Amino acid sequence: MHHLSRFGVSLENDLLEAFDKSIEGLGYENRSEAIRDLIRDHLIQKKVGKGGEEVVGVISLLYDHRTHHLSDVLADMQHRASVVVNASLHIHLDAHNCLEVIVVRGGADKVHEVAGKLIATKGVQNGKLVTTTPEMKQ
Ligand code: NI
Repeated sequence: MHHLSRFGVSLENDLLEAFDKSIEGLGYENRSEAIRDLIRDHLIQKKVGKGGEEVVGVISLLYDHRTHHLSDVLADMQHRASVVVNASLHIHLDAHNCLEVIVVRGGADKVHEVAGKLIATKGVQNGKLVTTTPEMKQ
């Protein structure tokens, strides 16, 4: 089992109040649990910044499907990608807007490169990449 360490943290009252408010309703039993999650996330983000580390990337793309050939261009880029595309999900949000969520796996640098290309594709209105790794369990 993991050995627990305790440490004291000093911070302004209003910062602590804002933090407590932000974690309300998220299912944490106490503040320590929420802080542990923040630290894990921080460590994952640091780790996934490294070049060759194997990471999982979740790429979201918002675009108007009327943009000429954009769906084809995005699909073509996924077929040619230098990472493994595990899944892609297309949601027709309304009459014109589409949300595409693509899950890829590969080296961190490649994942960032592929995501960057997809997000930068002309016609994509908003794109985000969230990276994670399965090696940070505890
Ligand atoms: Ni659509």
